[in-house]
Amino acid sequence: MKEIIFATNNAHKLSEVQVILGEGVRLVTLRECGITEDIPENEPTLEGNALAKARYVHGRTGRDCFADDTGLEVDALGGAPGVHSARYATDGHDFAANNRLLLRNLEGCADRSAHFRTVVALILDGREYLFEGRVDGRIVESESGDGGFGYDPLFMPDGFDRTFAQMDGDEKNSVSHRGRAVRKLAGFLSETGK
Ligand code: ITT
Repeated sequence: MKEIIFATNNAHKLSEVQVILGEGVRLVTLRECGITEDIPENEPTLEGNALAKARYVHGRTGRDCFADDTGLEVDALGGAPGVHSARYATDGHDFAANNRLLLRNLEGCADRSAHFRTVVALILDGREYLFEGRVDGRIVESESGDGGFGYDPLFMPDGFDRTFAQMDGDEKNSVSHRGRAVRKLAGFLSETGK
């Protein structure tokens, strides 16, 4: 079975991506590689951060690996929180505080359009590749649902009347930013026989 390191500390991402890649690929965690420290994410773009995470892990292990960086980009907020999505309200990954701040910043705002964008950076046999996925939708007025993570209770993808947090994992993966990016990654890995 193919093994590849997924450079993430986010357990929700890990399970979403494992389902998409299926049983033929085993995702190796950072902990299994002995990487327990926070990986720096100081680049100004999703592409930069995804590459920085993958390069860090490749530098430490020399093994094939990939990382994903994701941002929620809200039109009325000029693309914020964007690359700062994890640390929008506080320095930590406080999903509830981030959601409260997002709702506060959109109070009274008619334009609720937004999209999630994921960039996956893969390092395979020392070469770098990028894959992108995007889903358009809108920010609802209050949180709905308890599935998923992060901004999922506030994001309703176009064509649906439920938020990501009201969907099961398969349904979210079928339309989500990460689902789209990771299916491109999966297609590439199977084309290259990796
Ligand atoms: P790693 O860097 O360890 O992978 P992270 O949680 O920091 O984990 P990102 O920097 O890619 O991941 O994501 C930034 C934030 O965007 C994340 O903390 C969530 O708040 C939000 N986010 C990412 N993917 C999401 C999704 O599928 N649904 C809802 N919110 C998401």
